[in-house]
Amino acid sequence: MSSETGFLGVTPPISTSPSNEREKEVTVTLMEELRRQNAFESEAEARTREIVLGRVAALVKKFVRTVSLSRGLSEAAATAAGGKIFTFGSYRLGVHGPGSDIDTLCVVPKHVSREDFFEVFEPMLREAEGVMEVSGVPEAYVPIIKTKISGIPIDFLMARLALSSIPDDLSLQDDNLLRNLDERCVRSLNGSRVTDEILRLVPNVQVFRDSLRCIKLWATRRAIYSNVNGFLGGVAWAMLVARICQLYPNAIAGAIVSRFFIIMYQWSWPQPVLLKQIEEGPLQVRVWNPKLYPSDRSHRMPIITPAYPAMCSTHNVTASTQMIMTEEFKKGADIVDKVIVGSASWSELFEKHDFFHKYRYYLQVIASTGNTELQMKWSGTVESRIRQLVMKLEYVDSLTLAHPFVKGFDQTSYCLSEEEVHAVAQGEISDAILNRKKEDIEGKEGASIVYSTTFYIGLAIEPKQPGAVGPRRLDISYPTTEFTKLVKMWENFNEATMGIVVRHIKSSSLPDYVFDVGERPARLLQKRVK
Ligand code: 3AT
Ligand code: MN
Ligand code: MN
Repeated sequence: MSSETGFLGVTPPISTSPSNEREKEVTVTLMEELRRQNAFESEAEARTREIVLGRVAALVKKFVRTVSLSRGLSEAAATAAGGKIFTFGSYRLGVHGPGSDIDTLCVVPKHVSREDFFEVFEPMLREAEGVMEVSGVPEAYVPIIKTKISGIPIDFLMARLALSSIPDDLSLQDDNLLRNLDERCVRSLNGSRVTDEILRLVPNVQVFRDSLRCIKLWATRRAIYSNVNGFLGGVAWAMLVARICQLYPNAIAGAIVSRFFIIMYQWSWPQPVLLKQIEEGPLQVRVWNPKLYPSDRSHRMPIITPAYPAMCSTHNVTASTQMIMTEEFKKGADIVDKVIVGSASWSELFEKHDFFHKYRYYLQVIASTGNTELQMKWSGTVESRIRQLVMKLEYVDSLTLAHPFVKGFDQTSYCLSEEEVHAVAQGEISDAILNRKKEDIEGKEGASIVYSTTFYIGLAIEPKQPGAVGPRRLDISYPTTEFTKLVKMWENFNEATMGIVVRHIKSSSLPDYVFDVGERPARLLQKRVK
């Protein structure tokens, strides 16, 4: 709590009243529903996580000691060099589910380098008890080692501080720690500093956790949980919920969730969501500032991280994704109103999205290659550019909305000829190809495997003007051509080995794999059978 103001946040609370009896009742039923929806891990898994974290903390100390000794430090100095882990992400926030990873930052003293992290720590990990699948990506924007220990996935980042030792009670709160650091270290520290700051800025951590768990499940089910596609990622959802907690410091989870929907629905964007005032700091880096920077002015739903340097976590939001989220806030508010008066149950809030039922026309964006590893990179590149296509589509006159779906669909096709390879890349996968297995092409001449990932964009078309003559025309050739050009500008693009196709289809031509069993509308089933 700020000692000057007596409240947390950039404005006084809206209400400091405690929750009423009804809000307590619905909080109980909300927690029951979250358990029913399998949002919590088992006690056994929770214990495994703690054991794994203990082992990881010891391993990081051993790593620092080993490197210290190799640099000529004495036994005593090498032990005193320390080394500490900080968790961040959903585990640190206390909202992780079964199977979530543990995002872990290793903080090391100045004589331990990033090379040591990949050349000494990574091999130590491979040797450690219970460790499976170690893969380091030293060249990433935020360098990372991904691993699995005793079944728990762990992401390791590292930051080297300008200190000769890292004591066990080190805190990362002080902005001056960022002075004279490598940019990759500043970026690696950021996740942990933001998470810790969010936890410091909420009035009641348990209420925040319970409420955020609900909002995360809701956003996942409604297919609006995804930063790359222009919706919000985990950190942004956490900050929104934290802001509502600040506005109602004595409310419990059921009440927070109900205020969340109504306040977010009515929010006057682009007024930013802030958990505290933006501060300047010791580095020569940009702090989010729409008055100064036009690119910051273009953020439609700015949600600003509370740790220096303040950044906008919602850079990818477009006019379409903003409209979609606003509509979902409204629907959420209506359902929660009903829950409070007792005419609906919480399960309605967590109902699956209807993306593949909602539109008459869809765009398919198909990325393909002949190699699994290349396919991961290529489809990732295409996915990260889809918002550019969405923004271009938003300029098309008769389109009111271009709705990107939050995930791509991967397929492996076993082809017997060049014609089949070409057809698959175009999204034309015949039943013969669909049903073919690996064995069916083995040893056959001209056979090859095609890996494809298909992304979907739903198109909402303006209703025809009354009295207009002739068919309504929808010309999307310009945005799609521009988009294809754009993705082909990727530095590793190769025309001979990578495919990119954009095409539009009617809803009746959606493939079965986008639907759950029994979900495809009967009317469409009939058409297919014919
Ligand atoms: P899960 O419960 O793990 O699904 P989470 O919120 O922990 O939810 P992640 O583990 O994917 O989600 O991410 C945790 C944080 O790590 C969020 C973000 O600050 C950072 N992060 C995630 N992906 C990347 C990335 N590709 N590069 C850099 N930082 C990332
Ligand atoms: Mn995580
Ligand atoms: Mn992670």
